[in-house]
This record gives sequence, C-alpha cells and structure tokens, in this order.
Amino acid sequence: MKRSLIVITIILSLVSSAFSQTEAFITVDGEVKTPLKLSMADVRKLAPAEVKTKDRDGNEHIYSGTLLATVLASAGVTLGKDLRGENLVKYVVVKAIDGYEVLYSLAEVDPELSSSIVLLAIQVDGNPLPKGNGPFRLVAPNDKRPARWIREINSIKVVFSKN
Ligand SMILES: Nc1nc2c(c(=O)[nH]1)N[C@H]1C(S)=C(S)[C@@H](COP(=O)(O)O)O[C@H]1N2
Ligand SMILES: [Mo]
Repeated sequence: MKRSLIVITIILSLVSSAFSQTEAFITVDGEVKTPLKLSMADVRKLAPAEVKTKDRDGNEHIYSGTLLATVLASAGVTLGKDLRGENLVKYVVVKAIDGYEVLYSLAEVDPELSSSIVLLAIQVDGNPLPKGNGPFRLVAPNDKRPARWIREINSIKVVFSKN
C-alpha cells in the first residue's frame, strides 16, 4: 500500500471512532433465572408502557419505555403468582454510571401486587432521553420526590434479603 493511502486510512478510522458512540447496556443479574445484558434494541422489544406525569420542571411529560417489572420478568424473576412467601423479601438495586443507586422492593414494582408504577423510560414526549438523563432512566410517579428516578442506569440486581 502507498504511504498516502495508509495515512488516509488511519485518518478515516480516527474520525469514525471519534463519532461512534459507545453503546449503552443494562446488566440484569442476581436472583434471576437468566442474567441479561440489554441494549436499547432489546428494551424496545419488550411490552411498551408509558406514564404521563409531572417532573421537576412542574410540566406534564409522557415518559415511555417498558415497566421495570417487564424487564425483570424477561430475566425470569419471581413475579405475579410466584411473588409470595419468602420471595416477598426480595429487592431490586438499580445503579447508574455516576455510582448513584436506588432500591425498590420487588413487591412494589410488581403491577399484579402494587398499584405503583415503576417505568424503565427510554423516551420523553416521543424523543430519546437527553444526554445525562438517558439512555435509560426510571420514572416512578407514585414517589412524591423524584429521588429514585435514577438516570443513566447501567445495572439492575435482584437481591434476596435472607442471604
Ligand atoms: N444517576 C443519578 N440519578 C439521579 C440522581 C443522581 O445523582 N444520579 N439524583 C436523583 C435525585 S435526588 C433527583 S431529585 C432527581 C432529579 O431529576 P432531574 O435531574 O431530572 O430533575 O434525579 C434522581 N436521579
Ligand atoms: Mo433529589
């Protein structure tokens, strides 16, 4: 190969790597039947759900994505009729890339048990979540303060408190 061709090839690969975003994933593990590593495309394949809620700006927004329970069910977590007995002491720890973490009891995220909604949001008002909030965020409109609306999620772990 001519030297000029080599130089052009190197420049092109540097430019393309500078523009390519590293893809975000959420790992789902712990007390699950099947540990998962979910991409945006994987989350989009799950049953869609949305909530209309006020956020801190005081305005109503429509968040869409899928229920956190749907993600957990796809990993084979004990939900629905299986959420009974000692499974009632399981909880879900959700972590973000900045180290922030929040906890929900498994019971409060199960729509068959609780009337609270905990949504894994990927869009707001039809657009991807803004940088710094997404690509994945929880939206929990039943909480009075959005402290558990964790942004930039990268891990979900189910834990059994009897361990
Ligand atoms: N990853 C991450 N998520 C987070 C936080 C954080 O520090 N890191 N702060 C929480 C708190 S305390 C609040 S009140 C809301 C604020 O959400 P907002 O930035 O959309 O207003 O985000 C929550 N989610
Ligand atoms: Mo907060």
